[in-house]
Amino acid sequence: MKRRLFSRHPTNPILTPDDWPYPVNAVFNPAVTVHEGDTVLLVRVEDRSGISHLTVARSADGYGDWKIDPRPTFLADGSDAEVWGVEDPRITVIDGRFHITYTGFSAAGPLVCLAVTDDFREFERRGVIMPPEDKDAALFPVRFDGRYALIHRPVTAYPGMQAHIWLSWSPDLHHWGDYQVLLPARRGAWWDAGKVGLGPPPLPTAHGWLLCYHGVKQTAAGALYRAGLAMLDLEDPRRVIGRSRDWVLGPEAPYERSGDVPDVVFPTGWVVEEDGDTVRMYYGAADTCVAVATASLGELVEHVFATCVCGGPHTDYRCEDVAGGLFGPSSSRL
Ligand code: BMA
Repeated sequence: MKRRLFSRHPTNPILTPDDWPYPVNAVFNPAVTVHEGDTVLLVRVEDRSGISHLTVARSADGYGDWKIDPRPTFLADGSDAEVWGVEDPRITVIDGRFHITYTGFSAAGPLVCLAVTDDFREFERRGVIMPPEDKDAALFPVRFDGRYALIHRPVTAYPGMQAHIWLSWSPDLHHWGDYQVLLPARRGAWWDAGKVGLGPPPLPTAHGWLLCYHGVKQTAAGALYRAGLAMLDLEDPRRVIGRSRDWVLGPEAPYERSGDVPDVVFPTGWVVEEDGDTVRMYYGAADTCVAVATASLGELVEHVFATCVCGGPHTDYRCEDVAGGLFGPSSSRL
């Protein structure tokens, strides 16, 4: 059998509810960054009321010996936007500051909030940046012509409308506009038909912005959450220049196949090691625990172009269709 692109770490799952210093139900979907030489995970923790908060876990090597904050690090603020907790953060470093986009669970549904920190102790809340329903948001680490760019995943109640990945722009991280579909869900039997959402924040490479995203396939047994890759033009991230045909990580290990929500891998953060090639990707497994898998960045980039099905014989999806317009591609083709 061909070697997999991602290798699961032998000590997976690296964090479980049993590791927590206080009683919790589940620990999953962590944001990740590097702070003072440590790998820092901002982990979504679901307590035993069902409400989630975020807690920091630090490790020198990113695999073990985790130092977990003894109490919740970032709790819902009691506002209407976070009435049922905070979930699924992503971290992007902009101008040396950690920008955390996370889901606020409001009474009107999930929405996107922003908070900024320098030390993971004090957090500056910047409030709601995308109204409900919206989630799976992450910022780019750079500005394009002076503007910030955000990838996110709104959902509308319009009949038959799928949940696509969108791109939006802001001069100040507060006012947003120029919305467009960036990466549409595919259709029919595809692994990423129906619903897609960004995983970790976009990763700059010499060949473009590498994206890892989750795709959801509905089956008679429930939803299957898997992860695939896409590539955006480095200068103009509105242009999708590659998209993997197949998923690159799917639920296989026992801790991915069973848990609170079976058959879920949900990547939310990645770090490139000092060799410039080894990628450590962190993900929630079965909405219960945290796992990590490594890959070669060079191989991921090669894969996304080599398996891109744009214009190929077995697809109804073409990268070129995606650029521009409020709704991007013509929906009849997707
Ligand atoms: C998504 C999000 C994630 C969760 C996933 C699988 O919609 O809510 O938090 O991990 O479903 O249940």
